[in-house]
Order: sequence, then structure tokens, then C-alpha cells
Amino acid sequence: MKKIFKLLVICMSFIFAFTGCGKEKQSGENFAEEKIYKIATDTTYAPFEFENDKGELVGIDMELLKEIAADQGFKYEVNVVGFAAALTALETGEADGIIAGMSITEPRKEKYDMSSPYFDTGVTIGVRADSGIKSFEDLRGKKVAGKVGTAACRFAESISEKYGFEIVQFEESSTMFQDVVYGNTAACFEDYPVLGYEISRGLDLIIPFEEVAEPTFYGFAVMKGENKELLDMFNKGLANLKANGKYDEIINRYIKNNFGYLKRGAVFLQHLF
Ligand code: ASN
Repeated sequence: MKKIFKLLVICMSFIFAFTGCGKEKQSGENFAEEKIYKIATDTTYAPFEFENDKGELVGIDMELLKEIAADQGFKYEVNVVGFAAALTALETGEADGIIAGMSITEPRKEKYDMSSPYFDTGVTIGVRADSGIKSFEDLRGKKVAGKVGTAACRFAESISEKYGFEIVQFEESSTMFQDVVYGNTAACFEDYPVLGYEISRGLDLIIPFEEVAEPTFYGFAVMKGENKELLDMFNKGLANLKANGKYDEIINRYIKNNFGYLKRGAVFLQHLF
């Protein structure tokens, strides 16, 4: 009797062991299927990422990402950390990718793999209408504002000696804009689609000239040589959205159909069309 009981216990443990393994394998497979990509983004950077009246995170970047993920069948979570922090998160492996109105630039291409372009951009300045500033030359001897880690700030640095101005750095575009409105800094260096959009929403600044410096495009970024599958899916998804009209739908919703943007926007906004 004892022997039979012993045998039973052994048999049971075999059964458990097998079912156990089976289960583990299954959850292992699920785990591989359900990779959730961590995507870092900026704080308020309208019309690309910002909170709407209902407190929802919206914008061109957010909608493109959503549609691309649906098209390609991947899962993701968005971490709203600010631009400089997003770069750090990518570099330390805390983020798999960045979508944040991020310019495709030569120095960045050495460090990151960037997607196909998805939006036109370039650098301009915002000043108070009563400042009388009409050119970079008028910034001589003044303090100007730039946002940490951005292409616009890098451009400001590259011409600061030539035009004799000092740069004060900010973490967020919104506080940088307000600093110019308050008259602490004489101008802010920012991308024209973002500055133009904010002006269309009532930001009390003007863009004093039409030329755009460092014209380029926005792209999605992953660390060089890493997350290739994610970058490939982004590119494929973007191409599909461009082909099936969803890309235009998103852009139109935020820009072309935004009356204020066209009405109030300075002449330079024609760069977008
Ligand atoms: N447009 C900035 C850049 O490309 C990024 C940002 O401010 N979100 O550097």
C-alpha cells in the first residue's frame, strides 16, 4: 500500500512538472508577443504633444504613434518626461524610442537611428511685438532663451558669438515662451511649427522674419543599432498611413483645419503648405 502511494506521488509530481513546464512555456511565448515599447516624449510641445482640455495627451506625434502601432500591431506606453530627459532615457535604456518633435540632424544621426521624416521643421525666433527686433543682429548684447538639448538651442549657440548674445536655458518650451513675454529674455529660439502654433493659440509673441534656419524634418528616434524592429515598424506604419490617407487626416485635424493657425499665423507659416 505504501509503495502504491509512493508511486502515486511520483506520478503526480511528473504530471505537475509537465503541466508546470507547459504553462511556463506558454507564458514565455506571451511575454515575447506582448513586448511593450517605452516611448519617451516632451511635455507641452503643441501641436505634437500636449494635454487637451480634458487632460488627455494628444497631438500629431501621439496620434501618429497610435495609428502606427495599430497598423503594425505593437504595444507601447508613453512617458512624458521633457525633451532633455527623453534623450537621457533613451541613452540609459529606460526608453526604447523617442517621439517628440525631434529634428533629424547630422550630429543626431551619428548617435541615434532616426525614422523617415514625418514633418517639416526649422528654427526661428519669437520676440515681443514691441521689442523692435527684426534680425539676429538686433540681439547683440541681449539675453536670449533656448531649451536644453534642442536643435534650436544648438543653433543659437552656433551663432551666439557672431551676434554677441547670451543664452539662458530652459527645460520646457512653455516657460521659455513666457520668459520672453515677461521681457526677461529678448527672444527665444524654437522650431517654427511649434512657435507658430502657440502664436495661433494666443501666445503674445511674433516671429519677426520669414527665413527659417537649419531646415529639416522631424523623425522618430531609437538608439543607434538598437530596437531596429521598432524603427522598421515605425517606418512601415508611417508609409502605410501616408498611403491610406490617415496621415493627412491627422495633420489636417491639428493644422490645416485650424483656422486660427492660418489667420493669426505670420507669413512664415506658409512654409508648412
Ligand atoms: N524640436 C526639438 C529638437 O529637435 C525637440 C523638442 O523640443 N521637443 O531638438
